[in-house]
Amino acid sequence: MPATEPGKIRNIAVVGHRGVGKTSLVEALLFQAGKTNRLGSIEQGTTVSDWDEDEHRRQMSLSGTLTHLEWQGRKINLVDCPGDAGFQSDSYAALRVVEGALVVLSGVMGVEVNSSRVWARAEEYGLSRVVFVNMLDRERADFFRVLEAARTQLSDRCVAIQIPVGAEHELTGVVDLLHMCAYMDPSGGKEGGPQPIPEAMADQVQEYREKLLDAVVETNEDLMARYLEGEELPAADVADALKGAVSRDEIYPVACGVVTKNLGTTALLDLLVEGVPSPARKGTTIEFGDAKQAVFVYKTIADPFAGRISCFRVLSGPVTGDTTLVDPRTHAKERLGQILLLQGKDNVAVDALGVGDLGAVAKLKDVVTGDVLVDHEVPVEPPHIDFPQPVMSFAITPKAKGDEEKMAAGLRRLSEEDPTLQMRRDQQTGEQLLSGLSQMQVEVACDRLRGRFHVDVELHPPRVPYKETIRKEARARHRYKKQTGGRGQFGDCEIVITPIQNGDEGPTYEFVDKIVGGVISQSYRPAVDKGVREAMEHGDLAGAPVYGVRVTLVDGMEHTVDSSEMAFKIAGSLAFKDAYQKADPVLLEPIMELEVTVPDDTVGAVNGDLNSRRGRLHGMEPAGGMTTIRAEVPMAEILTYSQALTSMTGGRGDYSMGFLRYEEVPTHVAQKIIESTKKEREAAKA
Ligand SMILES: Nc1nc2c(ncn2[C@@H]2O[C@H](COP(=O)(O)OP(=O)(O)OP(=O)(O)O)[C@@H](O)[C@H]2O)c(=O)[nH]1
Ligand SMILES: [Mg+2]
Repeated sequence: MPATEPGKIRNIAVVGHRGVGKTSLVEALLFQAGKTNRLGSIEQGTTVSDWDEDEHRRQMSLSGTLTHLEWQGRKINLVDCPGDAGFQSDSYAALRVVEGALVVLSGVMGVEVNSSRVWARAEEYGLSRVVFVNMLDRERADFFRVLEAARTQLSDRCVAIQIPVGAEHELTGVVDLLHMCAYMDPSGGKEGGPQPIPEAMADQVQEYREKLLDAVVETNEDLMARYLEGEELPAADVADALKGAVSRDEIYPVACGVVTKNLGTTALLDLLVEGVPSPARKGTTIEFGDAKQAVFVYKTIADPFAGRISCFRVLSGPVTGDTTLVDPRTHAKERLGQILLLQGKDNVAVDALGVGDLGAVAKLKDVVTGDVLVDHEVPVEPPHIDFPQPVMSFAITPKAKGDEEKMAAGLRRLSEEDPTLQMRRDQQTGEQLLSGLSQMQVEVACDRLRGRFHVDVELHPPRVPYKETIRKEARARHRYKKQTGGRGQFGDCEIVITPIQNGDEGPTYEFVDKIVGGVISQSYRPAVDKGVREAMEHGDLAGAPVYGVRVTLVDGMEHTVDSSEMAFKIAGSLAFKDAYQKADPVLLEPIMELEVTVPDDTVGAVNGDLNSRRGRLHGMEPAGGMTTIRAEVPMAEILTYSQALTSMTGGRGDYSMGFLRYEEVPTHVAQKIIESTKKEREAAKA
């Protein structure tokens, strides 16, 4: 099979909020295009793109899945992306390798948090966008309300290219305003051919067709002139102008349907072919120098059987199974081997893959997500994909002693697959931490450790990374002296400690040497610094590291025979401990910025709960039956928020959070923390 020409490819990432029907939409498109012979469903776990066992169990997508189909002689590559906040990285990776984003909205909920997020990322990458308003058969669904929401919240260049026939459970079809025809409810079967528009809709169709034509001709002078002269514009000319406008980001067409009934798929497939630019027309901004063959790896799958699978876009080519490329990051040569077209979990080998196409290979040696491979070493800057930083951490331990190495190896593989899943050992608490964007993401990782790597693990809330600092200046002198027989020890220093900042910004430590007249030799002064730093690793309040202190060495004394670096280090350390107690030390805690989206009828309960967690509310925005609450909450109070939110909202709430700053712990709370760490320390000593 020869490689598909770039002009005949459409690369599209299907993105949007959690549960708006993206996977069902891809399923319907594959079915309508004849790639599959039945319409699979989420409920039965029979869709092409949610094929993984964990996806079936949770009835949601957990990773970006590549599928493809042919329509009107074009190859459409669709990447079905997960909508959950914990799995955003796959949307961001997919958006980096496509020309178009198909942004799916729920006809009930309208523009939700994650839809705005992916929209912004598509904007950043300059991607063409098509909006699809789904679930129009549901109660309280309203295409026109959602269209307005898209126009105000996403872009005022959103314009309807289809409108529904009827509404909610009486929805019976979709009108295609470009080709001026209708498609009627196929109730899950194959959608039939175009039909006449129901007469009763004539006025409404006229109104929206004019809005569409106004928007399109606005972007094309020739068409504008003909339109103003009253010419009936041929659909092909409008389609061509539309494609130009969509590829230049001047128009975002809004389509609609009910994908679980397969309604609206013909008009949408036509729109994707006619509206979204091909790689030949728009192309990628990823650099590959003058390489004749080059690919960009946008995703890695850790498959326990096939090993590592690298999904890529061909930047320059074609590439074949014999192609050997070099990774400028490692300078290693990599032979591609069998080139695969992915269709959910299935794959077929192909001889070659052309420029702009998406495919995969298995078992590259050292390639990671984000690498550009080229035929000869050219200095290319790999495209940086800005992945979100993890917002929550869990302490993770294997259930069986001795499984630590196996657990670490599995986690390494999983974080290759998902760069927002990170593991590290907390220096301060000694715990092995697994961090991610949501509790769900971390729990799925644990399921995969069990399923794919055969390690059972336990998660615990992590310890909060408290810090300590001082509020005022203090001075202390310490003489460390042991002079009984033989060579003794002598170090004497006086220091002043001064607060330099309030937590995490600016310098966290400074050492200033103000010794005059050489009362301590130059060679011993760094030892004082070292001793102070050691003492600062565990503050006296709760054993947390001390930040934000300037230490000035002002005076001291040395002994010609007995002084040593060791003695000055100890003196420095003890002088710091003395000064610290006098400097009004305080405990600091991390404060998180929280965004919770919950059904309107649960707002009272959720706000009350946030209050009891020492939260400070910053704002509330209601939209389409849901309210987004913004608040600041101490990390210590929100470690196990997920369960609470699920029980308050019956599983309909969503939240995301990020680190904001360190703040002083209120006295009554600090007292409890200090007492409990004191007890722990005593218990450890006993
Ligand atoms: N009534 C109705 N239900 C739909 C429609 N589309 C999807 N659903 C249902 O909505 C639920 C979510 O559908 P999915 O296709 O998994 O949605 P998704 O956007 O892929 O979800 P994530 O990948 O988890 O973000 C499933 O139960 C579907 O059967 C629709 O047009 N009408
Ligand atoms: Mg999905």
